[in-house]
Amino acid sequence: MPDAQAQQAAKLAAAKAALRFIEPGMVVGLGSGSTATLFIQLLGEKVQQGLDIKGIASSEDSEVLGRKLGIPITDFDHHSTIDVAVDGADEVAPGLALIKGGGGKLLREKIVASACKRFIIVADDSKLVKQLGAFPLPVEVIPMAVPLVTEKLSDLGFTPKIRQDKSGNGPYITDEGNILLDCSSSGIADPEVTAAEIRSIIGVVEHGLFLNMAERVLLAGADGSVRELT
Ligand code: ABF
Repeated sequence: MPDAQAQQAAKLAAAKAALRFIEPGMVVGLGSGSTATLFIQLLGEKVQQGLDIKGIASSEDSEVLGRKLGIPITDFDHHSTIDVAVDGADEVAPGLALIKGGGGKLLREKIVASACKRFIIVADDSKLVKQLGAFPLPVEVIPMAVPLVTEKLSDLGFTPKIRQDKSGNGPYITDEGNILLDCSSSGIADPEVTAAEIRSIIGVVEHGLFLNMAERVLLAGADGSVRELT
């Protein structure tokens, strides 16, 4: 991806392409991150033109944006299934294995993804990789367990780093009040094995490996072309 402007154009093209999966009457999962935000903005325009859908958000930021745009927001108390969720990703590897969570919202993103019939990823083609792991894997951890989990992740070959808040006044705190460890590695050769190993560590709430969840990835190039990976 040549430059920021081209990347923005690609993100917009991917977001636009996702609209074709949305039909009246649907419950739509509202993802997080910059590309998903573009999708929410486009969806808001359709709602303002009369599209009848409801949204369940994968972050407080996405919920605030949805409400601002007039998207009726609902929740799992009222709808236990989402028809289509549209979300971004940090890395896309073969088999639609994803790393997500760079934006700090992985837990609710995965909850939304787990409740939807169709999970659609929108991304610019800079996210496409042969193997996951160049992007540090985010792991959400119960605060009191951070030292213990850090040691266990190090034993697995990761280099965990506590994510700091943008203000620089301390650790970033997730929507659910947890800490994020960004785990660098030399690459994740077997994501399924790694996901199981991480999930088995007591104190880990969730991790950013999204495996066997995405139905398709709408991958946009700088020229605005969009190809679908399934
Ligand atoms: C979100 O999208 C996060 O999981 C991820 O960090 C983010 C990255 O995508 P973008 O480049 O669109 O911000 O879903």
